Amino acid sequence: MTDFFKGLSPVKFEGPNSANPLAYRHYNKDEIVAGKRMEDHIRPAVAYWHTFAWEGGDPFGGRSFDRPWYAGSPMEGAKLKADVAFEFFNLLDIPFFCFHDVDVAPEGDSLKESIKNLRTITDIFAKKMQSQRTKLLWGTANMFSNRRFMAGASTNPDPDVFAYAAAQVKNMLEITHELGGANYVLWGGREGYETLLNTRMKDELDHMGRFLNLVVEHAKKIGFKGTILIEPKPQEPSKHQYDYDVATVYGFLKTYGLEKEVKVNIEVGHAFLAGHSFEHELHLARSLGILGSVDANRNDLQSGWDTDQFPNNVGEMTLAFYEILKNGGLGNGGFNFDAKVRRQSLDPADLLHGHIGGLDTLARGLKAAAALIADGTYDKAVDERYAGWNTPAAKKMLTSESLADIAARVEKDNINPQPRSGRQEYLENLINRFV
Ligand code: XLS
Ligand code: NI
Ligand code: NI
Repeated sequence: MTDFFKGLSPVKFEGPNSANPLAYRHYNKDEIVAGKRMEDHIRPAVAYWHTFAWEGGDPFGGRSFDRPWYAGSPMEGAKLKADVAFEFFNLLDIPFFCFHDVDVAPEGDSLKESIKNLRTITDIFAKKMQSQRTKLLWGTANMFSNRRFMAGASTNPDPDVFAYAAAQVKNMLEITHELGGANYVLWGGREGYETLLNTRMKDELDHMGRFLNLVVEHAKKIGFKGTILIEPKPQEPSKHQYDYDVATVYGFLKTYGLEKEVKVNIEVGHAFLAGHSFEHELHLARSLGILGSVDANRNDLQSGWDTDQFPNNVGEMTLAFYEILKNGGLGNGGFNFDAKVRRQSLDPADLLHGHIGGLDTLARGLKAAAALIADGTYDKAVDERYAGWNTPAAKKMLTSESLADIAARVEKDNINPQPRSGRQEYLENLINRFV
């Protein structure tokens, strides 16, 4: 045991009336909601990067945290960080974590050395995962921080960078597979452009399509049964990213023949940056059959960038869980807390507060959505709005009638549509009854 979390005990469910700030008030992992344990609905994960690797910097100042693993040799630090991380998973009683290759071990002077460092730590993970229940929700390769990736990874004009990125993903995919990871994520941090003046978009998209096909092929070859996920984001750090939003990613997948192979990992803050709501992205993804997993967080509504704060909006999560329950759940996916405490939140306990609040918010959203669906009034209202399409005449327009047939029928039957209320306020109030 390290003494990082000294004095803090495992977080337990104590019910909504508990005043203990280090207890769950709503997240009760074994409680059955809509026929399934709460934990199995949410499948929550700690993000290694925000919780253990991020040092509290912002564009105007560096490190604000003072963690014991910053001192000494980088490999010793990485080992201490791993010990602390697994203690944290136990404290929270959280079933999953996620990491990038560079979050867990220092990069070496060559790919070979980086892999050696990485494997030293992931071997430690593997041992720890035998003796505690923590599992890997997903792994990913960081192909955006190192300066070699400043013009992109698979979309880089330099083929050597494409090659380096391919080698990095091959390794991280294999490690994810060996650790029993449920998914593998690709977030294209710099797969886009800073200025169109130096960019050939078609070439870059073709290279990115080829890259993803190579990844899918390798996943099959090594017997990886998890889901490959793309995480859409419109911009930041790039001015423009090719994986802009769910609709754009679907078009990309279709173009490169991958719509059956790859799903999306939808992040709340990224949806927001794209000018959508979180539920919009979930709804579209489930409609297209590509809803895979979720990065749970929220953005500051005023600052206009990806602030990665912990979720705290039950209404928003209710609409999200409505979409997820309608999707039949997230399957292999889950809720990765791609969220960090603020840079002034210096204490180890702050890491707990962030995750506790996030989990309680998700639990309330899940329960509200389950109740909304069980009640049925809402679904019925939407069904009624589209009920006209159940008539044989309407169905014919979608199957056999031509434009001329339809026009003739409008004249013959004297079709004269009467507008009906969209009932938005009624629906908002109805949903709020369950929030
Ligand atoms: C950054 C992304 C990143 C991915 C993993 O905005 O959300 O954290 O989830 O690379
Ligand atoms: Ni993310
Ligand atoms: Ni993000």
